[in-house]
Amino acid sequence: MSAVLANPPATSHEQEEPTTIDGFHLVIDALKLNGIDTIFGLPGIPITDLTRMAQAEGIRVISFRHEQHAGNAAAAAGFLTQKPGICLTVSAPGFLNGLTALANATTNCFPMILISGSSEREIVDLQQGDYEEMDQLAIAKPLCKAAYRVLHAQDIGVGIARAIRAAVSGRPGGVYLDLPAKLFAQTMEAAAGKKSLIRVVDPAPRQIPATDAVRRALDLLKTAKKPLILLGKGAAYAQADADIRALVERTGIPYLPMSMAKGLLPDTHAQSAAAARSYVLQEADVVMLIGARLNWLLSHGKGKTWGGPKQFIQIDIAPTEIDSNVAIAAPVIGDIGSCVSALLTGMGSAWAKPPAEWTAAIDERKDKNLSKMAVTLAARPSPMNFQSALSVIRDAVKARPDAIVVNEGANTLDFARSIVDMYEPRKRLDVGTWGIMGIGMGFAVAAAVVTGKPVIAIEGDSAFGFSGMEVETICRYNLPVCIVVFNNNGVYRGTDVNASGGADVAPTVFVKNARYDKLMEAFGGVGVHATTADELERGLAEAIASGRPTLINAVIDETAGTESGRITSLNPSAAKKK
Ligand code: ADP
Ligand code: TPW
Repeated sequence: MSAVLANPPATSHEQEEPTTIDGFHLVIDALKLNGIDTIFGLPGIPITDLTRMAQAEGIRVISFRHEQHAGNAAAAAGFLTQKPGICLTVSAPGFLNGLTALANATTNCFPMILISGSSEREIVDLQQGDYEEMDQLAIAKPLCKAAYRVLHAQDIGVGIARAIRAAVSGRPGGVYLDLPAKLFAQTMEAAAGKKSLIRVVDPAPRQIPATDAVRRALDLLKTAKKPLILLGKGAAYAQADADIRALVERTGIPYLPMSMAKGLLPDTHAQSAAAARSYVLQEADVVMLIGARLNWLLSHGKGKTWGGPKQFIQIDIAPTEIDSNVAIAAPVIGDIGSCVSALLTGMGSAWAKPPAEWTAAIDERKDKNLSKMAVTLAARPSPMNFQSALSVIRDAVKARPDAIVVNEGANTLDFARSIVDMYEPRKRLDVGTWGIMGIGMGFAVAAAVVTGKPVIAIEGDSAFGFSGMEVETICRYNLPVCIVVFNNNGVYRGTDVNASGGADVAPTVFVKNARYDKLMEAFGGVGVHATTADELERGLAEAIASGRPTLINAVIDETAGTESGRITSLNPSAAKKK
């Protein structure tokens, strides 16, 4: 039974159904009716009671220390589950804190709904200075996929249904839902209230590709001498894991995973061309993109990275993505599950594998690069460098392939992406399309809450600082999260100097030899100070075995990092030198 406003019973003996229901409970019931079982948020006026009542009604409420991290958690939950992650905030400042995560979710095509309480319309619209006054709907609109406001209790069901549909249908993204304070206290007749709620039927309808589009793609693929498949995080999101693997294996085409598509097929798969990435991008003649955009992460599909001329097949749910950077010869528009299944059917049983010269040339380069990497990974320098510390984590993930890896930083990100192999789909969460710092603890909390699996957060020391206070949240909910801070005393590295010779340290430098492990200890978690690969290995093994919140302060050579990791060339001063 849904909780409703307590009206005095009509008779003293009989327990009657309450006759009215308020806005708080309509919101909660509408979410529950649609299978939403978790809210990530931060309480305050006007939504404090909503968090309490939601918890009382059986929704798990994960309360954060800053809304941006609650928002990031909602986004990651959306990516992992295909259900919109819910972030709940107070008005103006709380809303703004959550907005970064909403915009980031939209950019990454992750479904989430930011629900913010807001001030009264009458006062906001006349700009009369309400408590935390802000025209939130107008501000959210350009930063998300859709934005709605509900003014009347009887429209709550429609508002939540529209928000859910907008978040998960077509290209997924972030939705803003504005709920003014007055709405929560509104009441309506209970039976009518219940009837006004909507259980969304088929929220993300399949989108079947046209048969001629599938045929065109297969015809082009057949002509390829050097075909390549590129898997993006859209392919990971789609949860069409078995068919994607079948497509790769039945075609025999080498593939490259984008960072969050790692593990869709195990990184150790014979057809993975990741260790020969530059070579295959340069040489391929036909490239099939599955849920990956030709944005900056793929050098916009042109220029030196891509070498000679090539033709593209692109599988995507968003028709306007096609031709965004270069001409696409064979677009296939639909949901990835339906598209990949149609391709498999269309291929028939007699599909010729790619020419052996192509796959042999890739294997040769792979072997060379992997042997070189094995030597680097085996080294045990003191202090640790990025590679020696990451080789420990690589082994830990190999032993626990169900663990989720969260990863941010510059060098810490770039090295981890290539060193730490993933074995299962949707086990890697990272800085995504924007290369944003600050996703770390929000993503880690969501991964632990949604999956119950161990989480290893591989964090640059600067990156960790953006969300570091959420270690309290991790301890409060006793989540199986092990954070490894790659502590090299600064942003990128710790050795920059102030060019003026003044007393301030350089803008990229932090307090030397900081003990991030103590931060975890402050809240009752386990802190480990690791100066060697052995200490790191022991700390990580214990954290994964115990499931206790752990922070390992991994001391990394402060000279080891490169400015901006592998994207140094994007710095304006580098462009000037070109
Ligand atoms: P990556 O960063 O891994 O290269 P992107 O985020 O650039 O990946 O691209 C993801 C693409 O996947 C987007 O263009 C999005 O429209 C698409 N997409 C997301 N979900 C689906 C789906 N279920 N079916 C088809 N395309 C999808
Ligand atoms: C929201 C700019 C990119 S990478 C980075 C910053 C500040 C931190 C790099 O140092 P870290 O890693 O984490 O110590 P490492 O391994 O190189 O030592 N603000 C936002 N997003 C981004 N991307 C930045 C700033 C940036």
